[in-house]
Amino acid sequence: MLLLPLLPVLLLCVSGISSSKSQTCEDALKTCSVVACGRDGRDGPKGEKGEPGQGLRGLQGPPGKLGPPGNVGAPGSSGPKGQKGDPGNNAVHAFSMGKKSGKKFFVTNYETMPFSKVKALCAGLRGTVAIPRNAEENEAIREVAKGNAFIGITDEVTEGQFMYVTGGRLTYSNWKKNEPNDHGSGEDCVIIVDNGVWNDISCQSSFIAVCEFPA
Ligand code: MAN
Ligand code: CA
Ligand code: CA
Repeated sequence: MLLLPLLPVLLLCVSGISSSKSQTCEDALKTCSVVACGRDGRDGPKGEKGEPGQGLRGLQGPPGKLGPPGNVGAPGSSGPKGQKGDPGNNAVHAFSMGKKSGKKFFVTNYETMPFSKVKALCAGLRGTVAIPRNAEENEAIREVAKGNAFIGITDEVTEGQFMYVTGGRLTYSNWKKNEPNDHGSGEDCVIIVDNGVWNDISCQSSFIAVCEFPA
């Protein structure tokens, strides 16, 4: 019963541990009233990252690879308006050819070609394919062409519905008897024949190109 007050006191001097450890444990016994001597504990938590070392820095590496190209930028603003061009020699030439003001001017070089080429040729000259809109214009085109010439009329959009290539339904026609007949595999273009009457014909066939220029 005399030992009871000593029970809370834990004295553990474990043999087999290094002598220095036993020594400090024994030393503690001499000086401390309470000493606990046990086995090594578990590893403590990881310490904080240390300061960078004092060694020499390495040399700078070579530059990295070229990055991917950037996106295409927005279009720039439009430039200033150009100066008005001079009237050119066309007006002078048309005048010398007898063009009268207020009257359309029909021109040909007598070259024959498919209809698509006639359209391109006239467009390149800032004109359109000749269109007879009345008997007077029909006669003027006939006189200029002196042969079978395409006129700017087709039923390429809707079969049987002839339209001006510049737009709109016909307001004047001069069809030959029994024409248009959309003969064979189809005929969607129109020629003015030598006596001035019209026949629908293949757009791929070649006929005289006649262009018109505004009044
Ligand atoms: C005949 C007629 C015309 C047709 C031509 C094609 O002259 O049938 O309608 O356009 O042949 O060559
Ligand atoms: Ca047709
Ligand atoms: Ca025909």
